[in-house]
Amino acid sequence: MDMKRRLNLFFLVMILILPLTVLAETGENLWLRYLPLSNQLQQKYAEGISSLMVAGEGAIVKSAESEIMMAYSGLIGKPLRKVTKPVAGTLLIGTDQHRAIRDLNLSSELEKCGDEGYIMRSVSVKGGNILVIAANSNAGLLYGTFDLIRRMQTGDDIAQLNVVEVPRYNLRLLNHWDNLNGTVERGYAGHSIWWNRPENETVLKNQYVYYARANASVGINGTVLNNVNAAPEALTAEYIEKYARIAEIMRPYNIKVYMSVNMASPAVIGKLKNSDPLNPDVVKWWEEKVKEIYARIPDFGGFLVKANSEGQPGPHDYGRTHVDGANLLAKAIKPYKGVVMWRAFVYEPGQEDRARQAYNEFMPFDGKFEDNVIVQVKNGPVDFQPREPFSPLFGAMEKTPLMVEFQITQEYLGFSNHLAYLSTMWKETLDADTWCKGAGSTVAKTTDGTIYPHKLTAIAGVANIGRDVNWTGHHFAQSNWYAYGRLAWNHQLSSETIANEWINMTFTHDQAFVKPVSEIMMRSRESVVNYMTPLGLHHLMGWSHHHGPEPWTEIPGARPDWLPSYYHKASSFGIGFNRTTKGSNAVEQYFSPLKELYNDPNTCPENLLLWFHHLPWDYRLQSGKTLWDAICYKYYEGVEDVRLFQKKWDMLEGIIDAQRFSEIQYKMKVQTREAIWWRDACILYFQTFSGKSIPFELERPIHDLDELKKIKFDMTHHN
Ligand code: GCW
Repeated sequence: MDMKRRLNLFFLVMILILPLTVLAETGENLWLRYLPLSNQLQQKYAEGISSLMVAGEGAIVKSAESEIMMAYSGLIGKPLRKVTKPVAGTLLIGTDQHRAIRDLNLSSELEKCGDEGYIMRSVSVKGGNILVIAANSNAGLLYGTFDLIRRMQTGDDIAQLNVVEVPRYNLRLLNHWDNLNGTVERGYAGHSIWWNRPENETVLKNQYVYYARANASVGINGTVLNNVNAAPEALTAEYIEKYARIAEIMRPYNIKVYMSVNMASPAVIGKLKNSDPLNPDVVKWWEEKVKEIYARIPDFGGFLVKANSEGQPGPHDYGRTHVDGANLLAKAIKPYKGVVMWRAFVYEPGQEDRARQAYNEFMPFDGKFEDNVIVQVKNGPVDFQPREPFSPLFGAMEKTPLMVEFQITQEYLGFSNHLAYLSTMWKETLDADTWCKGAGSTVAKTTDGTIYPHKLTAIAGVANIGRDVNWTGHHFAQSNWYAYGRLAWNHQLSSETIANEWINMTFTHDQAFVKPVSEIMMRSRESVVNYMTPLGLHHLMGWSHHHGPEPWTEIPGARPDWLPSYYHKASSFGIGFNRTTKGSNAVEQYFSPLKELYNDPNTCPENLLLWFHHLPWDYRLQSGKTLWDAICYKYYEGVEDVRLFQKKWDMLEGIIDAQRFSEIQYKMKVQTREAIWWRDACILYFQTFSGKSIPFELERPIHDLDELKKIKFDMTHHN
């Protein structure tokens, strides 16, 4: 090839490749991209902050310092100069132990900040202002620094700040359902980032530091590294060592590690005769184990336990109680200030309504647990469905601290294929009024120390993180990790505020993008509810994969409470689960006036109607529609929503990088296809009971019921 042709070819290749590289983003940087801001913002921020003084020492302060240096140079385009005396334009970060902060007389305000809160304030000095981030601890400084960075990333004004921030919950945790063999239970973003990793230490360390920064940026301060369906081996010396290595990387970001433990461990790995919580040998075994852990991980957070639930071993195996089991661990770990999170996710097949079981099993133990035990309760009484009422344990258990467990991973909301922004769902629970102490006794207030003044307050979210390049499979699933952290810090934030922050940081400030995308996000969870389980329906999915619709499932020999027909109870008469006083009476577990409200179909919120009532197909809703018609309209509405999301998204091409744009576009196609699958399956199946036709103005289903029943869902494409 002659020179000229070679050159031509070179330019041709460059022309083709350049835009791709410039415009490609993998999503691996999450919301911490730190790309240059607009000239205008750069100028504004550079005027406000031109130097840095750090009055503090230790690894956590170092993290804060390196983060602001990195963010500043990325966002503003020049390095942040370090100074040893504050002058106009200095960002001063420090604790009250240091003179530079003490001189500012902030101590009465710092008293409000507790262990992890902070103050951020502009203070005038000769020639201008300084911006101060002050806290009682290094952790507070780290969170304050990330707050400032977020304000710059989202284009906020930082000229006259006067902020006091205190987290609502003390422990803000992620729960990884990661198995030691590297698989992730209900994980849809690849294998575990923690276990069974072939990569070398440096690669892993880089990834873990990124993980720690992302969590610290939203205030998460603890992480459980292994599945609640726990392998006893987690407690062997080999795994304690692995835990210790990860803890070392997390520590500079104020993140503690916690472990899920298997209650049969003393017998399985300790070779004891049994694991009976009252057996003195068992007591001793746990004490020694705890000692071994703390020798390697002095700030180890504590244990998470799933006992006597879904086949996991526990105290019932020896005729003992949850209290016996939890207190055994609590006493062993108390000298080291560790905690025990004991899960209330329990149910047994039988005559009793599954939704009543956790309450029945745990209420008698109120006040019987050691003070370092907190009972971890899923947001709803059944199991992370797209919509459930809040668990009646909230507000009811007074003397024992409770923590909410949310599911960030989308087990029942379309895996990592569906765009479902879950903040609105979590807010629905947190803001729900339990009425335990009259109006305004929200779930949030019953768990954050406001109504019941427990010192131990916490919240947990089941992580959606895996080895995928973008961490969460769907780019929008990152917003759920982000939103969970923000709500754990402050449950009063609105879902819209959080969505807007995330979009601005993750994609662009361009309102032509931010506005429609925020609208899509805000609507998205309700759309999923509508095309999967509208009007209070629940548990209609395939019994093993939990993804697609299988409302027809009948499996001989399988536990009846695992099958959809147990929950929808469709018959030629009607549909829904009767949990009223004339049915299972699950309503009695709620406080007045909720129980009366739920008990009457005329006052029961329509979006929970079939959760609490079994109603005839001709039952008239407030809108005047019959129940059958209303079900049809809801399913169709869900599908129409996601079609609209697709259209809106298609119009945004060119505003953001091509890679993420098209990856999301593809996922939206999958979502629409699956929404139609759900709609057709549920409507055609329920129609075999109702015998009624689909309202005339709605389009006809595109599937045939027999064909739908034959679909064998293949999990391998979804892990
Ligand atoms: O939602 C169900 C899941 C199980 C899970 C269980 C639990 C970890 O289907 O996979 O097991 O809940 O929360 O314990």
